[in-house]
Amino acid sequence: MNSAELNRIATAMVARGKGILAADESTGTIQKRFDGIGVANTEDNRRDYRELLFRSEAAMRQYISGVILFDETIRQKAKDGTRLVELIERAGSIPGIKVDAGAKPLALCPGETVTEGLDGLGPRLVEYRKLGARFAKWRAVIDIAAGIPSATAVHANAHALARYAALCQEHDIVPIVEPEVLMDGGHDIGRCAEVTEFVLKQTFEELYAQRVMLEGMVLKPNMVIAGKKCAQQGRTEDVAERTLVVLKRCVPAAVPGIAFLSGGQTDQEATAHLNAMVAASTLPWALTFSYGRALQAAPQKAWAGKADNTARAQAAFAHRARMNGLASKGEWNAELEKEAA
Ligand code: 5MM
Repeated sequence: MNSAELNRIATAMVARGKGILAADESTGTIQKRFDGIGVANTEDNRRDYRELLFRSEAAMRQYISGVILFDETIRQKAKDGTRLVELIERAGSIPGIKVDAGAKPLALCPGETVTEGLDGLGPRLVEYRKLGARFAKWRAVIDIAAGIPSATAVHANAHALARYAALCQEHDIVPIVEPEVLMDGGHDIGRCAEVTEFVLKQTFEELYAQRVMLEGMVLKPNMVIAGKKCAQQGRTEDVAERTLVVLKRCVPAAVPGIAFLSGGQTDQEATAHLNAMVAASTLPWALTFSYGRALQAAPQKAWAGKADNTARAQAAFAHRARMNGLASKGEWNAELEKEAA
């Protein structure tokens, strides 16, 4: 394990003013996104869409430190035959890869899942590194509902995350550790705080048990936020304050950075929450974004599967990338959103 290199990459992934583009939708998830814009889920359409993002060179260069890819994409070539990985590298960004095999039902825990994919992961990491990946991602999914999450499910997921992270580091790949507490339910912000704290404590305990070098990883957590169906939604300051309280309790200062997922927040909410946290106080780690939907909803809508819309889609992507880049420095404000109009 090359500790210095792992730390260098992890630090570059959370470089000031930059964040991560999560473009690792599995075929089923991109189907849902394409259904929303009336686009057929073909390999060519997936390629064309992702190519337009990675060819948004100025935005990529200024605001996107790394891109999380799906297995298909890391092997794909652009229309002119250039590897998509090469487009990312040319823009000064770091290619990464999603290596989990998805959340599967957890035995004896009705309604809960455990993320699978550890079998054969070592050799897969060797191949992904040859293909250009310098970091990886594994997402654990924790749902909040009546009687769940159970300690059993949280422990199983934390253990798998830590085993994955150790394997990544052994193969000189920086692990993004993503324990996502979903915001789908009707729970309030206090319940999200309680569950997120428990999940993060368990995750860092397991990372320690598996000997993971904290300096060579990036944490990708949810924000502490009320469930979408909860009548009482917190103010931006509440989300920022409660998220920081939980993170300070759980995340050692040795971790170089925390890159949030957006989890179903609107584009502007995800930006405003990040900005409020960074502006609030001096923190031991860099805070930034690793957004999927909150970076891509606007360009997807603008593109709608038509080549003629490429420039509009790239402009929409550049705008969200810039807004989040500013938020990661605490320099965003709502007035700036009007510039896109
Ligand atoms: C981009 O979506 C990622 C892949 O999801 P599936 O494995 O379900 O296809 C997802 O893991 C994503 O990276 C995170 O959830 C963050 O994305 P959001 O949209 O929550 O910012």
